[in-house]
Amino acid sequence: MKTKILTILRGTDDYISGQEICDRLGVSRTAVWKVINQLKEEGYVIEAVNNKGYRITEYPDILTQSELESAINIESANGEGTLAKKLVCRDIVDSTNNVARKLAEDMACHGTLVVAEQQTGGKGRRGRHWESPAGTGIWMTYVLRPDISPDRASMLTLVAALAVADGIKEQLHAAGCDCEFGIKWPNDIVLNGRKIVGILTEMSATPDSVNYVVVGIGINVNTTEFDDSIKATASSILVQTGLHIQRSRIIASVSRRFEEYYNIFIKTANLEGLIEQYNSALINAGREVRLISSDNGTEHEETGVAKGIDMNGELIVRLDDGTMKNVIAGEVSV
Ligand code: BT5
Repeated sequence: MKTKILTILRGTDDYISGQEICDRLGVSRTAVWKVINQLKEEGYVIEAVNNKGYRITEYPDILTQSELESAINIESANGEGTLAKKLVCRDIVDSTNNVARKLAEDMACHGTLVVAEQQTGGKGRRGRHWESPAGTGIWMTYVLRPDISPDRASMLTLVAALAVADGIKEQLHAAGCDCEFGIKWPNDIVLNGRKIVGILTEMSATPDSVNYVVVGIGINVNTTEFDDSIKATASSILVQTGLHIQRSRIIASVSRRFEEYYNIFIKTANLEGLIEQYNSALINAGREVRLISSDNGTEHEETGVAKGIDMNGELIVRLDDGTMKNVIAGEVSV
């Protein structure tokens, strides 16, 4: 009921009368009044004007079930067209990827989205740590059940990166900001050269079929303090743009884009339908890249100019000696 009332209120910039809410939901005036009071306690600023009704003038930056569901409903025509099909909101978890994996083992459906306010054991790739302080970032994981062969699954990281980049860009543009923002292949999203987003995809599979994939996404939204170990490389949307964007809006935008791009990806199980969009979001394109690979413990370094990705998500690089090289995600850092 709270979600329904919040969805009605956020669906219009105008006042809406208590009576209209009652009629639309078939509930009593007292029930509406109680929910309005609960919302005020949670930090929503709600104007109540005689003969006009209610209007929300300020939203708190919270990740409650009703805040997220109502933001997603508005963004995606009441739950159609979003990859956040079922929401699991938690306060503190070790890692949303771990929670999502457990839920997936218990048969959680495709499109289950786990969101937490804080992670105590946030994970990066190859056992690295991901800083996930309370209240200022988005730490979330989607459970996916794609009917594809396991060797295709790593491309979902690129599909997610494109969805996150476009979802955030949409919110930044709406707030009037046009900044240097994009994907650093394969899985980082950077703003003015600083890492804002990290993505960790994990899979459970048999040799020829995928059981489930979890796609974990960390976004520094309104974070202003960073651990010494990441101060030089990490930043947040707020620090880089001065804009305080509500986390629920970003989650709603990203979930809508992710649904759209996932459906394009799943038709061919490759990136054929998304290459152009991905390459236009790619900040490496046309720029010099350093390829560092290790061969039996010996490090090699090559330099070249990145051209873009191919339909398998590999980065095409023209090396300094003129030869073309396809670089596989996960093997080389750019
Ligand atoms: C990543 O790893 O970038 C993947 C991060 C995925 C995090 C999400 S949060 C929700 C879900 N649940 C999880 O447990 N994980 C996912 P990688 O490319 O390996 O980068 C890790 C490196 O980024 C670290 O070694 C630090 O140098 C740096 N780092 C750590 N925390 C950061 C932060 N909050 N912002 C920017 N950089 C950070």
